[in-house]
Amino acid sequence: MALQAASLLPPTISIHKEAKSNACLKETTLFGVPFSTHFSFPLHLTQELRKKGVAAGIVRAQTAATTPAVDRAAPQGKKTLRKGTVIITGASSGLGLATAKALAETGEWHVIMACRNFLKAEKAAKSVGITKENYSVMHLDLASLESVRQFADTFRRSGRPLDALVCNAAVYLPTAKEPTYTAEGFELSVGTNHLGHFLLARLLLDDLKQSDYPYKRLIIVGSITGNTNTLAGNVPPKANLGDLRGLAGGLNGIQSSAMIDGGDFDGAKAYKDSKVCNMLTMQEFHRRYHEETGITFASLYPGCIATTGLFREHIPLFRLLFPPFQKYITKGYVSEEEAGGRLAQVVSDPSLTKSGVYWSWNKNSESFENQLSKEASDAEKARKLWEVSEKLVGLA
Ligand code: NDP
Ligand code: PMR
Repeated sequence: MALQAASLLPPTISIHKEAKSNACLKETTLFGVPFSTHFSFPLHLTQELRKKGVAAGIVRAQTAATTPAVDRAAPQGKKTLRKGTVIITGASSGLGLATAKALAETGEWHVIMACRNFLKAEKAAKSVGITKENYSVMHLDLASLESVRQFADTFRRSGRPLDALVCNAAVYLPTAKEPTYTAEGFELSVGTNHLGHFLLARLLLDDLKQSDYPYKRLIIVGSITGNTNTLAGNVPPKANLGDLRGLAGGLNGIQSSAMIDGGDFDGAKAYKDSKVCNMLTMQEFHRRYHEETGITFASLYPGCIATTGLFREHIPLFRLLFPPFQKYITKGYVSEEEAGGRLAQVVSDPSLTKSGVYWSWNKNSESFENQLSKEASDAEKARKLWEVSEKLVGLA
């Protein structure tokens, strides 16, 4: 794994011809009819997000969305009299913390920081200057389904409405030789990043439905590395869910493999597989619930935030070289602050109501609907993933 980082492009990499030129547009396969629309955006939010480098209000669709993304837009410009409430998982560091800060400082959002380490989250909120009235910390350990259920109960008892849920937390275990497991015995990366979030989102769907906020959203953070229609997604090991036989077998390394596709354990692949699950889940939510509920379901690739805690398990040489590699070679690097502004935009920009979309940003930090890989947009696989996942988390 470390060698992949330090070495040159592995010979097995095949690059889509559309993805060769600009590093920031690596995921962009320019299909479909581009359109660009200018939306009005509340001035104060625009100013806040502009400070973070997000060109708010300009939304450019450069690719055809892979799912027919029905636009049941919430009424534009409808004024809300109350603060929105957003739950962000993994808000104690990196992207989640930066997003919490961006939303909290608009004064329009109360952020529930859903974190496994209460004290760390409190300290993190203070360290970035989030003021008391704009956040609360609630305990959530996504590696325990019991904890996910408790979190949903605690949240409900708080009496707050739910206007947006951001499934952001993740672990990445690229150097692990052997799999480790969640409380219920699922391989840790897929168990945390996918199954924990799947249960959380299913349990909180009713709360989102009941929200009277002018727009309500469920956002699941995806990534370029799960998309094999990109250069980054072709760096081995590549994501591949296969026929889901490992997942169907319980992902426990005993009766079944710890990998979704039933293969040998590979921590980096398990993370990328989990990101494919995140992107498939968002689309399956869209197909099942958008029409009925008006909830906007979305995913995104926020850019390469090479400095976050995600790489904490990687070898020191990787952590040293990865940020300059992304800054100067691929030019895919974004700061935590800029990435946080992007995710905050997906949560709060009144114009981003289109559901079923995987957002990305171009060089000028304008958002556009990106195209997912064949596997990450496979509707049949998404359906199967949904059904297997609901059995594993005890919903079916
Ligand atoms: P960080 O490691 O900084 O943040 C991950 C967060 O997840 C932390 O707050 C961590 O908590 C939390 N977390 C981990 N395990 C659990 C758990 N069991 N229960 C609850 N929370 C947990 O990484 P990033 O900010 O980079 O990652 C955020 C998201 O962005 C992820 O979904 C990742 O896949 C995605 N992403 C990141 C990219 C990047 O370049 N960094 C690129 C594309 C997508 P704690 O603080 O306690 O460890
Ligand atoms: Mg990648 C445009 C090229 C590009 C981009 C945007 C990323 C993003 N990466 C790119 C290219 C390359 N990477 C190339 C050419 C190589 C071979 C040298 C390479 C290697 C590499 C490694 C070893 N890259 C990595 C790793 C990781 O361990 C990271 C990973 O896959 O985590 C799952 C990673 C990443 N590269 C990215 C992004 C965003 C990551 C972090 C992954 C994520 O959060 O999904």
